[in-house]
Amino acid sequence: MRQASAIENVYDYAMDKLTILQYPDPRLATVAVPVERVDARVQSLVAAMLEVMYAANGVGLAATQVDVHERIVVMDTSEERNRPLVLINPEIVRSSEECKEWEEGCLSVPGIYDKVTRPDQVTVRALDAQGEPFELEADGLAAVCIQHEMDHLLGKMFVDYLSPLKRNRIKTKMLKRQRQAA
Ligand code: K1U
Ligand code: ZN
Repeated sequence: MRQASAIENVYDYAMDKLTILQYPDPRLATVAVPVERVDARVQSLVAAMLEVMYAANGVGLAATQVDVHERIVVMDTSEERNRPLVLINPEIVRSSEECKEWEEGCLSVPGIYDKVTRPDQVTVRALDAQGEPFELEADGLAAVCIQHEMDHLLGKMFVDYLSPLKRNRIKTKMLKRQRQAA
């Protein structure tokens, strides 16, 4: 009985069943809950999220973006795209005072990029895909990506850092695109 439900859950998270929510879908504003246990269900979700992220040429993906509201992030900021990083229940334990402006993008707002200012370096504490705790010091794109993905887990998008005028323009453009695609 237990085994059967685990297999069903693995199937539930197959890559082709996960779609990336598009802004301004209200589900992107959901606050994610902590993962209670890193088990086969979570591991199958992580594997499917990595596949979705690589297929979309993204450097990160938060579970929120695939409509799963648990604190799970996958990333790969390596040039070779061969260094997957899994952050379960991530917490930022240190942020630098120095901030930097980066041009950010988002798989939930495709083709739109704008500048966001964030701390230049962060230290994040999380569980890995085996449920083991670790800490990571990040800077550059990795630091930006960690903060961008952790915002997703709080229901926050990079467009929320922009002016209401810019955000409304982006919203209108996205809704128009979605109407045309329907
Ligand atoms: O959360 C997401 O939608 C993924 C997002 C992560 C991110 C990239 C860059 C800055 C902040 C957050 C993306 O992967 S956007 C698309 C992308 O592939 C990319 C953008 C900039 C540099 C490298 C890649
Ligand atoms: Zn994003």
